[in-house]
Amino acid sequence: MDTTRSDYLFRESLKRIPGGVNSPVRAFKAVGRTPLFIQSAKGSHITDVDGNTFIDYVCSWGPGILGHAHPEVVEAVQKACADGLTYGAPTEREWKLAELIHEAMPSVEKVRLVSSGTEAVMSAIRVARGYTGRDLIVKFKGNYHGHSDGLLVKAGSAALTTAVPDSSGVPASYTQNTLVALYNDKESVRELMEAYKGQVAAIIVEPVAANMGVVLPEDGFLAFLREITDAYGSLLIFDEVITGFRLGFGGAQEYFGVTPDMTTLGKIVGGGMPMAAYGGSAEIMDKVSPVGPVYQAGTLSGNPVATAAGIATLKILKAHKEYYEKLEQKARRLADAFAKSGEKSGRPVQVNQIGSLLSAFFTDKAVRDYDSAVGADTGMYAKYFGWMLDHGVYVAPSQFEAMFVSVAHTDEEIEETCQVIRGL
Ligand code: HOZ
Repeated sequence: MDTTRSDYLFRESLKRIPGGVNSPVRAFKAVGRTPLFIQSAKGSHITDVDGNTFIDYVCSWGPGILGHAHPEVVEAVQKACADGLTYGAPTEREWKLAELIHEAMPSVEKVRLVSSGTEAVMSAIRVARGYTGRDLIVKFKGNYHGHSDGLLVKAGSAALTTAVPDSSGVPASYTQNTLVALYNDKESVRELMEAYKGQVAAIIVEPVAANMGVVLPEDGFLAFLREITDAYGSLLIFDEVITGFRLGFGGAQEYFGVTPDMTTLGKIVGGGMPMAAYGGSAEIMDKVSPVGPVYQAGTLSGNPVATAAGIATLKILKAHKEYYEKLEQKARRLADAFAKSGEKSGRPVQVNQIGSLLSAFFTDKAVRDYDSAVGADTGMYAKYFGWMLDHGVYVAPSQFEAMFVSVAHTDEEIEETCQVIRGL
């Protein structure tokens, strides 16, 4: 018998939707609970169909940096909707958004708008191959770049918590051009670059890994990737789907002072609408059709409603760069609360935090790569998740995702959350 409306909706959805959800991590499988079905969200809060309201640190997995339903963003979307939902033809907003992206990330001289992070990365890889005339790609174990065939190799996110870590349905021949190095391990990169000299089109990296939980790049790691790609004539691609406009207006490339050749964006760039982007120097991007020979297209690419949401969001962030310092302070308070709860309970906990991204890992070992991330106690994570939820705080239902802090989280809500964490 269902006790809640969420239980009922989940049971019914299971009959029509695989796993009852449209993206695996939402099924709460990793934490052994029934997913909450959401009715609405506003600011820092999310409300389920049973009327329970939670302080939300999932923030739609990243887009919600301003909080839910920010009035200026909603107004921009409503106005855009009234003018038509899609034209399949260029609009002024696409150009305006491209200018804003370039302003934030000068390395993105030219940009293509697409509809999802997966599409952005898949397209960027194609351009990197077209530009260099090489086939191989180096990615990092535990980095997640969406679900395109060639990149579902040692991937993060839900690929870490489902029964099949690397998806079935991907022919071995589709991943034979993907080489896997170890995050924060320069030697593993050096070995691959030397062994496959002249064949690597690009190294793609999450500058801050956020799909095996949050794992920070060690000092000099990103600069090293810049140097080695230059030395071997390969491109460096920063997958900034999560870090873009989050670590700062200029993303991870600004934060760490390392300039990639290409950048992929998603989440915040769409202001909560399905939009993503990839870009780089004009020379590289001019390989894209119709200027160059690399084909990529999309009916909803640069959608007029999505660009309205993206522009409104980026304009607010651009006008309020002070938000980033405040976000960092809030996240640091949460990180301290985890450390305190560890001290008090004697339970080992490691907290990785940067800007408004953080993850708590229940382990006594520093988490610096895939192996240390998967070594954490996921059973304890499930208990922590349940504790938080039962005390009105909604965090990622998986160890291998990030906790996102938004501008909308007030100091009081952060304190309330800290108290829940300290009580763990
Ligand atoms: N790949 C996303 C998290 N890293 C999942 C998004 C979702 O389920 O909405």
